[in-house]
Amino acid sequence: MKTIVLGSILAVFAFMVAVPAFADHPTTEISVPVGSSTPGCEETNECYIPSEVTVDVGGEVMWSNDDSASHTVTSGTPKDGPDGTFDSGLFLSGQTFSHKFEESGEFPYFCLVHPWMQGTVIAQASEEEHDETAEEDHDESNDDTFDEGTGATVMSQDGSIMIRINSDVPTRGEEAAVSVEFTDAEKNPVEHVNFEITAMQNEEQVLAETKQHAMSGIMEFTTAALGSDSPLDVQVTILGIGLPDDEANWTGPKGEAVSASVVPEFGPLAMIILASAIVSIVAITARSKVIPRL
Ligand SMILES: [Cu+2]
Repeated sequence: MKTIVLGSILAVFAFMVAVPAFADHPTTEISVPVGSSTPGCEETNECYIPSEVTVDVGGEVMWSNDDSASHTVTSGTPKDGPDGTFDSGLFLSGQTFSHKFEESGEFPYFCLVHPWMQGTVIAQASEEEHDETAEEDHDESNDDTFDEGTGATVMSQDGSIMIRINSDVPTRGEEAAVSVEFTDAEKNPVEHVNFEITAMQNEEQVLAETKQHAMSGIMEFTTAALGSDSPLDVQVTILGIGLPDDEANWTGPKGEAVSASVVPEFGPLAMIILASAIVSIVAITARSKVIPRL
C-alpha cells in the first residue's frame, strides 16, 4: 500500500515537472538599435542585436525598434527579396514585432527600407516536440496596412478615410512627385480633407506643407531636388474634414498621422512603398504643429 501511494505521488510529480518544460518557450528578444538606418552596422553584425539567434520550434522571437527611424523585419534576403514567411511591415520607433517559429529551419531576414540590415533566426526541433501539432498561424502583420502597386494605403482608425500615398522613385538630383489621395472604403473621394505633409531624406527635410486642403480628395506635391537615392520618408497628418476657414467645425479623424517609406530599387523590386498608421492620436497646437506621442 505504501509503495503504491509513493509511486502515484512520484508519477504526479513527474507529470507536473514534465508539462511546463514541454509547453513553455521563453520569448527571444532582438533589438533594432539606434543608428541602424545608416549603413555601417553591418560591418560588426549589429544591425539587429543579436544578429543571429537560435530558438526551439514553437518559440517566439520579438524585435523591438529602439531606433528613431522606422524599420521592417522581413524574411528573405536583399538579393532575392521577401520570401513570404514573415513580414512586420513598417514598424515605428518604440514598437515591437513578434513571430512564432512553427517549423525548423534557418530563416534569414532583412529590413526592406535599409537592406544592409540583415539577421538570421535558426529554429531547431527539440526531440519531444516532433509530434506537437502546429498551432494556428500567428500572423502579426499590421492588418490596416497593405501595398498596392507602388503606392501604399492605410485606413484611418475610425475606418472613415483611406489615405493613399504615391511617389516617384527617389533619384539623386531630381525632384520627386508625391501624391496623397483620400477615399472612403468604397474608393469614393473624400472631399475637404485638411492635412499637412512632410518628407525627409537622410534626416533632411525635402517637403513641408502645412494647412493643405484637398478639395476633391487628391493632391500632388513636389519635393526639393533630392540629395541622394536614399529612401524618402513621407508623413501625412490629417487635421480634420471641413472648409479651410471653418476649423472649429472640422470632423473626422484629427491629428492622425500616416508615415510611408518610399524605398528605391534594390534586389528584384523597382520600388516599394511601406506605410504605417501612427496609432497614437497626436496633439495639435494652435499653430497646427504636430507632436507624435509614441
Ligand atoms: Cu531599417
